Amino acid sequence: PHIDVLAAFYTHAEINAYLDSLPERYPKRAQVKQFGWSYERRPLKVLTISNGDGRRNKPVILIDGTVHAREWISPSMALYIIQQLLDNYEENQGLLQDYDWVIMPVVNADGYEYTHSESRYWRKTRKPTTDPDCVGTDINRNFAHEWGHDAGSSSDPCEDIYRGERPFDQPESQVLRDILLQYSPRLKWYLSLHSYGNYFLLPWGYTNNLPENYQDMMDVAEAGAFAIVHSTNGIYSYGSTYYVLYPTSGDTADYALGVANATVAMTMELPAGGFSGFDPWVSHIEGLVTESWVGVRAMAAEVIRRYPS
Ligand code: 0X9
Ligand code: ZN
Repeated sequence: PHIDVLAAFYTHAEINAYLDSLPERYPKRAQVKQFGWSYERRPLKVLTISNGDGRRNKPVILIDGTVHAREWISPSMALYIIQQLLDNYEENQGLLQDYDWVIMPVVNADGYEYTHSESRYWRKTRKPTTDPDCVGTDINRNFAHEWGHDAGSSSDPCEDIYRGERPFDQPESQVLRDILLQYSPRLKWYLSLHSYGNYFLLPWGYTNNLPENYQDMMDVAEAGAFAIVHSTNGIYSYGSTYYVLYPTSGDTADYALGVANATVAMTMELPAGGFSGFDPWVSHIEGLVTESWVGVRAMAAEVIRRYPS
């Protein structure tokens, strides 16, 4: 089934059904792979998009969304990117000439479902913890790179930044880890879509030291921020998470850079909307995703230019 990204927010089941329909419509260019299951046994799926020329092992841009359940603009943005690359191919083929794209719209499937059915502002997974009164772990504190620092994560299962008992004790984290490691040799840009706040956040989250390629990552972020300010006057801040926002430990971007060898690793905090920032109205979707696409497209072009295959 085709879905109109601008007309509604979709459930995990609807998004999966849509992903599953794409290889039939684009047999040469779209492929769906299931990497595993969530704790509640929802299938976790990834879409790979190419230009269909049959060339293998091109460098990869890897994008995920919905690590945090309540950040609903992030799956919408992932779907919008998919539609730009597939349905609007004429205009965007330069982004697929020498690069493949790998997109996982929903990492935290159980939490996302829970925000539809029970509790709109849920953030974490839905796996029980050591505390019978508190459910869920923050996937973005559960990764095995400098996991467990108290500045940037919590050992308390009742906190929203609970890191889990061990790195990768969440099946959803394992799945994203496996995807990152599978594409690791080709991984030029890892982009994790979150909301909200208008930030391009770079590693490291766990330390105030800067990674060795920090300036290169800043140049990519700057390309995105400039493109957005020129198109809509939208203002993005960019820099190390630790300085620009707050310390984080065990998050996906640090793992992508530190372990999976991404050339550029980044968290994009999409713009706010709605009452809380996490719940934009449906009527906001179009403005939010079209502005954000200007930034993603500019950063992708910059990555492709700097790191040709
Ligand atoms: O705290 C988080 O996990 C992210 N912010 S959110 O409001 N979406 O929860 C920021 C993580 C940034 N970390 C790195 N880029 N390393
Ligand atoms: Zn988030």
